[in-house]
Amino acid sequence: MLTQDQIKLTEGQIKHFAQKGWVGPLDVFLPSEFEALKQCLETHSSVKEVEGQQMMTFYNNIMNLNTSRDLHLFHKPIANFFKNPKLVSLLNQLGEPNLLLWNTNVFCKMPGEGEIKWHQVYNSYDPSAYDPQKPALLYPKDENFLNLTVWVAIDDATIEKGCLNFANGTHEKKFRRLQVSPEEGMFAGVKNHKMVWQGRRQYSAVFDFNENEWTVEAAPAKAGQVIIFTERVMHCSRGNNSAQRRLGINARYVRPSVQIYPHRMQDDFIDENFHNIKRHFSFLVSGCDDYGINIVREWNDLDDTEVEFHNMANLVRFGHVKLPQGKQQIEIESLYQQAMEGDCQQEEPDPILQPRKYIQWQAWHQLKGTSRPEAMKQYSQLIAELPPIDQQKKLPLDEEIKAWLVAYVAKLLKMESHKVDCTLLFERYALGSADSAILTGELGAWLERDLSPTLLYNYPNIETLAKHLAS
Ligand SMILES: O=C(O)CCC(=O)C(=O)O
Repeated sequence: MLTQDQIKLTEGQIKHFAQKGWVGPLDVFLPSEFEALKQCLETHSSVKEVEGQQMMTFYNNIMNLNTSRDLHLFHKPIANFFKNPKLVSLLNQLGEPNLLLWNTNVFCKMPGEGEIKWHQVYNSYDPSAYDPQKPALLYPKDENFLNLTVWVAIDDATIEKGCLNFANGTHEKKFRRLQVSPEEGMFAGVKNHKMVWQGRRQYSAVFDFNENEWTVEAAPAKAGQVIIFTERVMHCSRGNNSAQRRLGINARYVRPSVQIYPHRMQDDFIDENFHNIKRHFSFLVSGCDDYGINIVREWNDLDDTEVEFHNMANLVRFGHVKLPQGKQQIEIESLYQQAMEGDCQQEEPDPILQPRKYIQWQAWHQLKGTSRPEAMKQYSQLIAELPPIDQQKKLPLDEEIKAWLVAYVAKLLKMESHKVDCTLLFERYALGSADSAILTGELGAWLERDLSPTLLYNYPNIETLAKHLAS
């Protein structure tokens, strides 16, 4: 572990970086520094099932959308981690005295999730990327710039779990990007990333790159360890073939001479991933900024009422409080809408055709004239009074889920439990679609989780369903 006065890369490490384009894994952080980061990501996320695949979802409270991107703009433990002087000192030693921290991204690979294909980062952000009018970065023409990425393993990233791989020396060369369909794109294998990155775009990209022509090196890392790489080096991560999650987060740093989201200067705040970057800002983490071409701040511009409101909304979003049913739930939802959007501008829904929507609309409409800060305060007060959900309550093991399913099927089919065959397909038990839907609903209620209606279709017997849910 490096201490404050031992923050020195060895000559070998500096050479490794110069020759291969990356260095690591490095032990930089104290366990307490890393725990703060990990805890923040665990608390402000939830796991959902989408199309039969578990997916970790995050929310950006500055951009107000579900995304794994730029969570450091709201969450201090994430920002502090990537501003940490020990880490920044390492980046300085690799050749950059002046650095802006402009972007972070969480990469989650749940068990069974696929690869992130080979890519270089620096031409993923310039005008040659997706929309020439909306480059994320505009590099100065006359500089041999060096942009840096720090990647941190939140869980152990082994080869089996899909750690990073680098093609050594590729940072000396620029590879061509090819336009492909979203299903073939570089992030297609990882659900949360595909959704964020792909957004509403019609196409994606891969690189014209043959790994057999290069020396490829896998870079496993233990939880808390750091890998630093230049944005020019080709890298990828293979699929997660283990039964455990592999979580990582990266941060990207540029020189202050690089313009970040230049299109915002024309009051265009929607970036090429359809994220609203109006409140985006960068941190000057070292040296000076002689250019003044970026929005650089010490911290975000939210006031205390807004911060409290967003924290309370996250408790709801990530299932940390037990929501009431009925009228009080609708009151909470309408206060949220008033706080986020102000007075209701929606058209009145048909009370017969859309009764629930109509009641919601009415409740929101009744708040007309309530200021957004006032709605935020009322919302925060209501959420603060809700009972917390015990986060320590672990998901039952597969044996427990299996026992529940056996008992359920036995009762439904009026047979003895020991005669229920856990490997037999549900359809062989003649469970109709209504029975399956009720089973899924009751199972979800028991597990206190939302389950996909296609669950029994994707995991067609007790054995596989129990294993899947327990993982
Ligand atoms: O975490 C991963 O699997 C990929 C990370 C990556 O591609 C990046 O940090 O640029």
